[in-house]
Formats: sequence, structure tokens, C-alpha cells
Amino acid sequence: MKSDGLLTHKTEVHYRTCPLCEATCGLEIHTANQDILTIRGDSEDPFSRGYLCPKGFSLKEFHADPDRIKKPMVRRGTEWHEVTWEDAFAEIRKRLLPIMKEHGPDSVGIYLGNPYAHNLSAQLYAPMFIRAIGTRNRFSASTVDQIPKQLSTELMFGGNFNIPVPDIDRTNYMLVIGANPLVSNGSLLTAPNMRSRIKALKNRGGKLVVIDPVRTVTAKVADEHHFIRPGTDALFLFALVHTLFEDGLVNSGRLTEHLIGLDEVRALAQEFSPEAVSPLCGIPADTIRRLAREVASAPTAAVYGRMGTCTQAYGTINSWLVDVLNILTGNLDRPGGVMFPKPAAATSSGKRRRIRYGRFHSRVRNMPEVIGELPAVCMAEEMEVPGPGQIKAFITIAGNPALSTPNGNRLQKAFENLEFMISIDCYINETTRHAHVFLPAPSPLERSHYDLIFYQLSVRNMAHYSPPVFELPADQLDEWEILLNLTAILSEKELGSDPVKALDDFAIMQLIQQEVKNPNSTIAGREPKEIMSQLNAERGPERMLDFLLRVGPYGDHFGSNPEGLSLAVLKANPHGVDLGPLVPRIPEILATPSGKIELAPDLLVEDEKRLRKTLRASPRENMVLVGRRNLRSNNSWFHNIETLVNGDNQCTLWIHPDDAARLGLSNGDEAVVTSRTGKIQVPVKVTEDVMPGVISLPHGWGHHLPGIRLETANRHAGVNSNILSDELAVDELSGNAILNGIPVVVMKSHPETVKRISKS
Ligand SMILES: Nc1nc2c(c(=O)[nH]1)N[C@H]1C(S)=C(S)[C@@H](COP(=O)(O)OP(=O)(O)OC[C@H]3O[C@@H](n4cnc5c(=O)[nH]c(N)nc54)[C@H](O)[C@@H]3O)O[C@H]1N2
Ligand SMILES: Nc1nc2c(c(=O)[nH]1)N[C@H]1C(S)=C(S)[C@@H](COP(=O)(O)OP(=O)(O)OC[C@H]3O[C@@H](n4cnc5c(=O)[nH]c(N)nc54)[C@H](O)[C@@H]3O)O[C@H]1N2
Ligand code: SF4
Ligand SMILES: [Mo]
Repeated sequence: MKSDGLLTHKTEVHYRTCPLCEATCGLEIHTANQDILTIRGDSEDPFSRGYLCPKGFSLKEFHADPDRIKKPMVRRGTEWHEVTWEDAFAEIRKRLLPIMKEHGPDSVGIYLGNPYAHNLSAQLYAPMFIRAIGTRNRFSASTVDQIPKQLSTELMFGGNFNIPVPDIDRTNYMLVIGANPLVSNGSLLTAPNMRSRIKALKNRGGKLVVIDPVRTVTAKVADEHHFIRPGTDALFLFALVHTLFEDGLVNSGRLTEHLIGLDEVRALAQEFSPEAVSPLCGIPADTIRRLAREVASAPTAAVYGRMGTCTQAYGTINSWLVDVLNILTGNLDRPGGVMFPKPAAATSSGKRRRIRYGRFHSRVRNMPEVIGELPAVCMAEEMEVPGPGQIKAFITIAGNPALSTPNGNRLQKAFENLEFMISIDCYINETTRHAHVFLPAPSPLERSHYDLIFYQLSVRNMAHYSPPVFELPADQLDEWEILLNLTAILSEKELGSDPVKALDDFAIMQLIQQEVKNPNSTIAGREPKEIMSQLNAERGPERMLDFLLRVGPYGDHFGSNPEGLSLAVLKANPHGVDLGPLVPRIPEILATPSGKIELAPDLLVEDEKRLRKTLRASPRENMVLVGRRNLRSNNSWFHNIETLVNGDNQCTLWIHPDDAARLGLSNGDEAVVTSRTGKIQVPVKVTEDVMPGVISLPHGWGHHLPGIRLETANRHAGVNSNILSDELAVDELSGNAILNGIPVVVMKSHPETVKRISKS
């Protein structure tokens, strides 16, 4: 869609889903011409019912941000030059192709950042581009986030997105481990307005228990909160499993016939008695026993673990044990327990397949691939170490790994030495300042939206399509057009005069052909051309989405279910369509090679030996660092919005009064925190909300670096916590980064240290 520059002089109301986090809130946006008058919560959105957090409102400021880059740019030395799209693509052709020709496809690395998961265009069109490169050096935010959960569910249920979500609206008991949904608004748990959902849980007599080394906002509204020593959740979880077996509380109910591996789990849990783990995790043994009994005896219960459980040394074991607990207590796949959503936009699946793990390994550290990607902690070494397969060119799409991934300093140096770098982004930030070609992504309000990923994780089945609020400016390409132009550069096929059109037609035709070949499909055996002719006349993501909705479980199945969903139906329902509460999906959803729920997958049984060793370790003495989120912040971006960053400094180090007293630190003092990888200096906040021995610092800050174009963020720079996180410390099974429980030394800063740090 292109604007012809004519203004229509009318006020309009647009309804759309907020693309900033997993909560998928409905927005009501009032505009006049090209201006946003107000943004408020859409009270008619059947899912969010008017709820909005401060970030949702701030899309107005983001859209208008003068620092947002709107023209393609090429960097020569430290100078950026605005260029035409043609010239930007020509530069890429000139510089990328020779690198690939000389060094092969693995010489190009790519990082997909978090907003990729919130971007329909990018999700539908980046895979084709990545296939065209053909590189194994694919990285994303998943390996600094939830890949352990994706791996555990791939192993247990045969799908990395077969992730059961807590049925928060119907449960009687919720055990939340290492998550702070009142601040994060939920993760791997799409449920707008968490506060009202938790309130409803409590109003119907339900109980909320939180396990976290920090007394978080969520912990404060819970019925019970227990501090846990960071990194010890696997011990705690195993002790819960142990208690279920010991007390004869295992009752997997309807699932029993679909399970294998129960005896192995029983044997594995044997050693992890509450008494054995208690001194290590810091939770009394009788509390562990009581919690296990409560989960088992509640009419329904949901055990839920998130960032705190994934981003640590036993992230995959934790993710697995959370679901083991749900299974052993009969809570998997039943209302009020944890359930598998049934998203509307989906191709058919159900085929059993090989587990996607370790099919190739990273070159330098020999880390296994997980679901097609390598760990983000390997990026720097793959750029640094010479030899065949060394990354010489790098592409970032919607990511700021300089601030988001471990040992940010090392990665930045590696960026400096690349031969060529391309970034598709909104800002020149700590990462994209290293790019040679910068391709601007449109504002979220200039593109359409549909949450392909988050409806797979949603506590109700929903479908909401958002058309763009504003027409794309005449000189802006949509993200899918950018990606198809890049694909065309790499394509060996003759694409004619309109390569974007040719590739788009090819992509949809391929999708249709695959689908009609699948015997499980709602359009199995149909003629691809006939399907194609029925599709929505628009091109790009709209046509793809129309296809996915129509073949999906609620779709019109191209005629055989005429009342079903299509893009046209969603367009006619601007507030979204409620497809109802979650429904049981086992065995239909199981796609493991055995066709069963694998309760004791080999890889996890093997990994348990690593954990077992820690049982004999003495409790750790050193201070450890954990992360935290703030309602007014969004990972490493959204710090350029004045209304979100003014007020109290968000980037402070929380420390317990006992530790502060020992170290001579008071509120507002500067502390120096050192880890194996680096040193930072940060003001402290003394608070009993953090466990003794633990300090908490948010990530995504450190906007003081030269060459960035973030005027407001620069004035509220903060420090980069990922200078301290260690790229060599990982969950060995999944390769996920350890971002919580990082060993550190904390000191009060002295004038000399201040000088040294400010110089570095
Ligand atoms: N220490 C520590 N580190 C962490 C975490 C932690 O808890 N502690 N959390 C981790 C987690 S969970 C995640 S997900 C990662 C996130 O880290 P990243 O994957 O780096 O993602 P963001 O920090 O959100 O950066 C998003 C970038 O995308 C750009 N952008 C925004 N919208 C669009 C768009 O529509 N298109 C394009 N092309 N670009 C866009 C923004 O300008 C910004 O540069 O950080 C991880 N890092
Ligand atoms: N406002 C806001 N919302 C966001 C984001 C944001 O940056 N800001 N980011 C989004 C993204 S990308 C994600 S992935 C989600 C994350 O969503 P959540 O996982 O809900 O959010 P976190 O704040 O990372 O919560 C992790 C919790 O784990 C605790 N923790 C740390 N170490 C341990 C440990 O060893 N054991 C246990 N049990 N707990 C531990 C931390 O103290 C913290 O409270 O949030 C999303 N929503
Ligand atoms: S909670 Fe998430 S989806 Fe809802 S308004 Fe805030 S950022 Fe947007
Ligand atoms: Mo994330």
C-alpha cells in the first residue's frame, strides 16, 4: 500500500493488536490524517477488554520519534549516507555476493531479534531469505530466552511449539517459577491483563505461589512467595517430583495410556529428596513437600516456569520437569491445568518426525543445533576464529545483540572486524551502528499485523487481524518487500521484471503444494491452482495469512466449511474473533517418533547426570546476578521514548540490606560489579525485595556508546548488564545462555575505579 501524498482530512478510528509484547492487547487508535490523536485500550476486544500497559500508549511517541530511521543508509567509515533502495540493494549485491562466492554460505551469519516474533511480514518472508543464503550460522533471541522450553517440548510432545500454557482463567492453583507476569505481561503465556486474571483466580478461591529470588510485583500479590537460590530450580523441581512418588500422589489420569517413561522418571527422582536439595536451593524441605502435595491435591493446578527457569545452567531440565509435574498430577491437557492452544492460522501437522536436535554443530565450540539454529553465545567466536565457515558477513533483523546477548563487549569487537554487515531495524543503536547497509523497517503502525506465534501460546483461542493504521509512505518498503528484494539478490532463478512479485507467487504456490500433499490437511489432494485462484486478491502477508486461516482448523477449507474463517471474516471483525476456551488436544497433537508423550527422553535422562553432580556440591558463597524487567521498558529498545524513561532511573542494582551493609553500600551509591567477562558501575537500590547473596539488574541498557542515534536513550543511558553475562556459560544441552545466577563480585566504587571504568 502506498500513499499518493493526498490527505483525506478526516478523523478515523482503527482497531489493532499491540505488537510490542506477547499479551496481544487490542488498541483503539484515533487518527487525523497522518497524526495519532490518542491510543487507548479497545474495550470491545474480546480478549484484552480495554486493558493496555504504558508501552501500548507509547506507540504514538514511537511512531513520531524523530530518531527513527526512515531512509536506507550506507555507512562509509563513520559517515552515514542516505541512499535510494535501489542503491542500498546494489551495495548489498556488490559486497555480499563476493563474500558468499569466495567463502560459501556459512560465511554469512544472521540474528533474528525479539520483534521478529511480533512481525507478520518478517515471519512469513524471512525464512525464504535465510534458505536462499543457505547458512548454518543462524542465531536468534530464542537462545537467550526460551529454546530450553522449545527443546523439552520437542522431545516430550514432538513439537517445539507444542508448549502447554497454564489455563489461568480456570485453574485453582498456580505455581509460578521464575516469571514475573505482572510486569512482563506474560511470556509463553498470552493473556492480556494479567492482573485481572490473577485477581479472578484469587476471587474464585484459587491460590498463587511464586518461586523467585526476588520478591517481584507478582510475588507481592501471591498467596505465598519463596526465595530460591538462583540456578537451583532443577533440584527444587526434582524434589517435588520425588515427593509425588514417595507419597503415592502420582495420578496421570486420562494421559496414562499416552505416556512412556514413568518408571525412569521415578528412578531419576529418587536421589532428589527435599532434604537433599533444601540446603542448596534455600527452600525448607517441609515447604517443598507441602507444595508438592498442594499441587497434587488441588482440583486443578498449573505449574509454570519462564525466563528464570530457562536462562540458567539446567534450563532444559527445568522446562521438562515443569511439564513432568503437570503430567504426574493429571493436569496436562485438562481445563484448569496446562493446555495446548489451537491456533487459527496453521498448516496441517500431526506427522511424526525426527527430533530436530544436533543435526549439525557449531564450528568453534561444537554446540548442537536446536530446531535449526545455533546458540547466540557462539556468534562472536564464529566471527573471530579464522578458517572455513568463519562468519565474514552478518545480518541482523529486529535485534540488538550488542546489548541483549552475553559478553556484549566481545561481540561488539567482533562486529567491528566483519567484512560486511546489514541491519534491518528502526534505529541506529549499539548493534546497527556497526552495519554497512541499514534498511529501515516501517513503523508498526504502517504494517499489518497478526500474531502467528502468540496465538500458539494463548490462554484462549483467538484470531485478530490488524490492517495498517497508516499507508506506507511512498519511499518506504514493507518488511516483506525488503526481504524479498534481498532474496532476489541471492536467487539463481530468472525472476523477470518484478522479482518481488515472482518470488511472492512462488512462495505461496510452494506452501499450497506442500499442504495439498499432506494427507492430514483439510485440503488434501486438491488442485493447487484452484486453491490459488480462491485466495484473497492482495499479495504479500495478506495472501499468505488468508491461506493459513482458511486451511487452519477453523478455516473455510476453501469451500468445504463455508462458515469458516478467512481473512475476509477477520476483516469484518475488527475487534478480533474469540474461538473459545482451550480444549484437550492429546493424542491429536503428539508428534514424537513413538507417538506417545515421552516422559523420560534420552537426552534429558543423560543430562540429569550433570545435575546430579551438583547435589554433592557445597552451597555457593559468591554473589550472583539475576535480571529484571520493568513495565515501562521493552528489552533493549523503547528507551528513546521520553514518557517511558523519565522519572526514576530504571537501571539500578538491587541489593539486600545485609549485603549492602557488609559492602558499605547505601541507596544511590555507585557499586562496581565484576564478572569473568567484564566490569560495570551502577547506582544501587537497597531493598529487602531481593534475596541475600543476590543482586538484580535489568538488561537492554547502556546507551552511551558513540555513533548511536538515540537522543533520549542516550540521556538515560544506564549500563549494559550483558557485559557481565558470560558467553562461555550455557545450558549445555540446549546451548541457551545463562542470564540468571551469574557469579559476580560487588564492591563499593572508589573515585579511582570510576575514572578507570569511564575510560574503557
Ligand atoms: N541479561 C539479560 N539479557 C537478556 C534478557 C534478560 O532477561 N537478561 N532477555 C533476553 C530476551 S528474553 C530477549 S527476547 C532478548 C531480546 O533482545 P533482542 O533480540 O536484541 O531484541 P530487542 O532488544 O527487543 O531489540 C529489538 C530491535 O529490533 C528493532 N525493531 C523493533 N521493531 C522492529 C520491526 O518491526 N522490524 C525490524 N526489522 N526491527 C524492529 C528495534 O529497533 C531494536 O533494535 O534479550 C535477551 N537478553
Ligand atoms: N515490560 C516488559 N515486558 C516484557 C519484556 C520487557 O523487557 N519489559 N520482555 C518480554 C520478553 S522478550 C520476555 S522473554 C518476557 C519474560 O517474561 P518473564 O519471564 O515473566 O519475565 P522476567 O522478568 O524475565 O522474569 C524472570 C523472573 O525470574 C527470576 N529469576 C531469576 N533467576 C531465577 C532462578 O534461578 N530461579 C527462579 N525461580 N527465578 C529466577 C527473576 O527474578 C524474575 O523475576 O517478558 C516480555 N515482556
Ligand atoms: S501489555 Fe504488551 S501487548 Fe498489551 S499494551 Fe502493553 S506492550 Fe502492548
Ligand atoms: Mo524474550
